[in-house]
Amino acid sequence: MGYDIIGDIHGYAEPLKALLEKMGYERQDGVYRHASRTAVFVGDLVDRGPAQREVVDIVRRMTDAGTARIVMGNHEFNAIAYATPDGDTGDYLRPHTPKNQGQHQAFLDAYADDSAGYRDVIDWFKTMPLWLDMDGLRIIHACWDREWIERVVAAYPTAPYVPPTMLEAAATKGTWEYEAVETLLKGKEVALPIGHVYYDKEGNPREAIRVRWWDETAETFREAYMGPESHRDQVPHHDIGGAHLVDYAVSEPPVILGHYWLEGEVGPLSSNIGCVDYSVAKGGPLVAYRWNGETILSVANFVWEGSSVGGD
Ligand SMILES: [Mn+2]
Repeated sequence: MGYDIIGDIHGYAEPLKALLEKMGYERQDGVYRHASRTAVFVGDLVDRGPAQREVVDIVRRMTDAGTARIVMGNHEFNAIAYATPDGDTGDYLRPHTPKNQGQHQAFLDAYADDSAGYRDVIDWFKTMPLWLDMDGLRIIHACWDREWIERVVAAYPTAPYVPPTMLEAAATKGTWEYEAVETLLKGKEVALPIGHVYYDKEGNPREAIRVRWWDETAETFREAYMGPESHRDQVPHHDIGGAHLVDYAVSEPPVILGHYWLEGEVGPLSSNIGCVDYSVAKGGPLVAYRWNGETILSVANFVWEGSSVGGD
């Protein structure tokens, strides 16, 4: 049994269909299926792109039929929190601020005249696990942080599925569940040296940066920084001392991620860590990794639809 792990789609149905067909999936009775392989989606099906419902429908038909599996992305988590009232405050778990609404507008528009369909798709998002730990292969949206995973497992018997109590806690800043979901679905952050500030895309000052948690070659904060390239020169050259690293031994099963909006040449991040998000919503390719049981990831097993450095 092989798995084809497919990157963040963000509402772009055309590259999804083309990539499935390139990998030998055929649409039968409305469901894409492969004679001998299973697709795995890394989450972030929605927000941004022009075909929100079509992407959801394609992927959901596959997971319902057992021709695909999926893990939750931060965009699905946010969509659930956006749709869920906060029992304590009467607001929503993710407040409907202009910023939060703006990030979610394409999805909201797609379901604007179909409240039953909206509730139904949110209910489906709630069935997505935070990670998949399969025989010899692991899948998570952003960061396989064993300590957070173990804490979630110890506290929530339904793990890796998110019960309502955990959803509420994870939507509340200051809880450990918030930190856990931030790390697992959005990636590890490291506090900057005291006195240093980083301004994000919205111009908000931040005292921490997201990091290349797999990159043992990064020696400084600037080298370990993960985010828009145009902001990298804000990040100091101070020695990071390995604070960005998440312990993931080379002897552990390969883990495949999405989330990171990578650019440039497609290939593994390390011998057993790979990422299949190459920024389809910014004109990059939709990427998949075709896993056949290997313990060391191979650049030859990446496939993609759309333009990429290195050719197609
Ligand atoms: Mn993401």
